[in-house]
Amino acid sequence: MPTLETLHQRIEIQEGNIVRQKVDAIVNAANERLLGGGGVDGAIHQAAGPELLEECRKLNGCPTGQAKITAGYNLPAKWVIHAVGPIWHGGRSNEDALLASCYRNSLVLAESRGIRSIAFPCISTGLYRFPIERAADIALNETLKFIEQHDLPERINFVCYGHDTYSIYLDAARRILPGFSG
Ligand code: AR6
Repeated sequence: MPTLETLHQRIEIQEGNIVRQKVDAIVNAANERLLGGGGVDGAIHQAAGPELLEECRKLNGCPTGQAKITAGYNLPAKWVIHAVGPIWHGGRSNEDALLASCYRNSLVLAESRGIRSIAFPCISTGLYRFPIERAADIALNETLKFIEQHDLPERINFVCYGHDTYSIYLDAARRILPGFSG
């Protein structure tokens, strides 16, 4: 069983732009069509270049709560894992479980490809309006559950776009991982 300290060392919370992350895989907060969009999805497609959309067209979409993988093309990351988060409808439409399943399925996919480092955005918390505090708890709890049982990915970065989101994630991490420092 890994110690709490080893688990802390595998998780990092950062403020920044996910497209610049030098990791093996970045996760995209996509929609079911997987054909691009606004927010982080738009930024990733713009930075990766048109070949990403070409590959995405061949995937035939992706159901909410699941994830599919493509190459990263012009991104520093070798892979993009496209996860489809739930649209927030007030919390009684299975949103929590669907968001948890996005994180779990992205990590399962990463592990199956031997991916050692992965960066997540705050899936569903923009256009899809999922409350950020609640989403941060789900992201961290689900990731912790996974890395307790699996050696890969070795490093998981949560990339927060803006200082408010960063503070919320840091508070959540200190609550969920006692002694977490950053
Ligand atoms: N790097 C990191 N985080 C970012 C970046 C970036 N470059 N840009 C935005 N964020 P959103 P959703 C944050 O709306 O809520 C798209 O149109 C943003 O501040 O990108 O899952 C898709 O095609 C927020 O915290 O994704 C779907 O249709 C988080 O990323 C829909 O939006 C997620 O915001 C998905 O909505």
